[in-house]
Amino acid sequence: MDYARVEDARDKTGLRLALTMGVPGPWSQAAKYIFEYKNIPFIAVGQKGGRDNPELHDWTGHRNAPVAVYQDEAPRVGWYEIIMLAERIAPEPGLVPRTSAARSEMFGLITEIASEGGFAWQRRLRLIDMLYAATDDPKMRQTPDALAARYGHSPDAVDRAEAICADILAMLADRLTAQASRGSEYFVGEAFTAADLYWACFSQLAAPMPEDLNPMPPLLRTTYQAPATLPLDPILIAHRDKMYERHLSLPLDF
Ligand SMILES: N[C@@H](CCC(=O)N[C@@H](CS)C(=O)NCC(=O)O)C(=O)O
Repeated sequence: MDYARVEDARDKTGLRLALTMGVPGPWSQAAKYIFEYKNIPFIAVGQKGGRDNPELHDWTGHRNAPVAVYQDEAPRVGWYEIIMLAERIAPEPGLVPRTSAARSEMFGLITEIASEGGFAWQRRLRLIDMLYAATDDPKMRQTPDALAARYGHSPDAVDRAEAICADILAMLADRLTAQASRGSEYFVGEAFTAADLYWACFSQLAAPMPEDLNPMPPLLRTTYQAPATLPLDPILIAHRDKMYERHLSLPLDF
């Protein structure tokens, strides 16, 4: 992925999308695929994970990623507002169901996967722990220090995290199993939606795809890989492999 610098992108028109560079950060990956899927052009702007990103902060008020800035509108950072921006710019192909019942199911699923306190949030607490365990060098600990301060890391929170992840993964697997019994391979209804896209990206935080498809740094790969104690129903991995194969580009680009 070619990244523009903030100073070269901030005065441009159209969509500018700040993404974490060099790692498959699932929130950034999902935002990127949302716009790619809809063929919405954007300028990718580089965010450095775990750093202060003063230029990005000066421009958008945020230090992390993703941040979507469309024309002169306010920056959007949450997954919900990023999906809705994409739906407005390019309603087709749609990623949000038409009925309120299906929409509430879909947004509920993504909440469990990607919102504060959800699956990825909990996995990240464990990941921060592993980054700390990897080194005593204060310089190397700057990244986990920054992530710990941003994302609510504490020994108690880490202790609770695995059970929350297990519960959410079981719910997602049950959902896919129920859908399969109705003849659907997708999380909601019979078609690809943002829930399928988000799970595909966020599944990397439990079972990263092999090196040729997801060429991520080796230490980070170890931290993304779920421990054997976290049960991962094969239906979850079969689903994400299908979604990438049918709807998303590979290899991952970050
Ligand atoms: N704002 C996003 C979550 C963003 C987020 O958690 N970003 C992380 C993961 S990609 C990040 O930028 N981490 C590196 C950092 O904080 O510098 C949302 O609520 O949907």
